[in-house]
Amino acid sequence: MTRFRPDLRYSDITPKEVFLNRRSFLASAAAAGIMAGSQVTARDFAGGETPNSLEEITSYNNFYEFGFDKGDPARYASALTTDPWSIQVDGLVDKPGTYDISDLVDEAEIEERIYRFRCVEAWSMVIPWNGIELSKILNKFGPQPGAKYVAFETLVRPEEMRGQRRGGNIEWPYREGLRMDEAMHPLTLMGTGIYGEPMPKQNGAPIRLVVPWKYGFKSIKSIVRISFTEEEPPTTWNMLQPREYGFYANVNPEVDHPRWSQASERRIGDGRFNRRRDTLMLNGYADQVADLYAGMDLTKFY
Ligand SMILES: Nc1nc2c(c(=O)[nH]1)N[C@H]1C(S)=C(S)[C@@H](COP(=O)(O)O)O[C@H]1N2
Ligand SMILES: [Mo]
Repeated sequence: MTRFRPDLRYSDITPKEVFLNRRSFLASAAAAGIMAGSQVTARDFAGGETPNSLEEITSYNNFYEFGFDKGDPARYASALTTDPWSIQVDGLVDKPGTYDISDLVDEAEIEERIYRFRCVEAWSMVIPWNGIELSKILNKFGPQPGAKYVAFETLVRPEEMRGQRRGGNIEWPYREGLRMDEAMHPLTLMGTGIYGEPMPKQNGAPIRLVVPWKYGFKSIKSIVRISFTEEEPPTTWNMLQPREYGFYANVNPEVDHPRWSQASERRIGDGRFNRRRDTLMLNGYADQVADLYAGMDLTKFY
């Protein structure tokens, strides 16, 4: 079902400097014994497109807890304490409780996957994530049959998150959610890193969602709570402006945002050529995920 090129190495797809940096990182990581069991191979789910550089991925971000400017997360996220980190699990599960992140992230299960990433604002990147299939983590909690949705929350810590100290109309915590079958889909990742390094703080350390066929706002960062629910949970952007941001938020070039077209996108790093590329249905993952929406009219806004 899922198509990928197995055993593609970063050296095959990564600009040389980045690969060399990564190699020296791996050497020091191996020396420190922190990468035991993880693979050095990446699986490409981005059609062979060149990944953005670590510099691009970590300097142009949306993480409103640290401010609204694209540079604010890189400037201010260093204030976030990510160790210790625990996640509250509640709702319709057999094993609710508070889990330390080390109970949820088994280093041996971490994979490297290159995905396209498309923000609703019509910019995009290609990102080599490290992570664990979300289903593997959710299954540890024993979801009950009545659980139809999973809701996620980011932490609220205004002392460290300067965007939470300012006004603005977001009601913290940042919230997101998925239908259970979307959450359990093998493409849905709990991201733990980028380019083999632990998740940078501006990208949602220590753990964040990655749902490659949905607009970026669904991929909630710095998760501290996971709830299993029967009803569709409230989600941040949908609460703010339901006519502009749906709960499903599937990437769809045929459904424009009320204020701009979604037919094309600007790839970060392409700026100097000032060109746009066509946005792909379901961000290029239609073969894998269109079945999830069999009963839904994809020309409609959801
Ligand atoms: N907690 C939290 N998660 C968030 C956001 C946010 O503001 N707060 N922004 C979202 C949006 S709009 C996008 S496009 C992506 C950006 O991820 P990146 O900065 O790693 O590229 O994170 C998403 N997750
Ligand atoms: Mo976004």
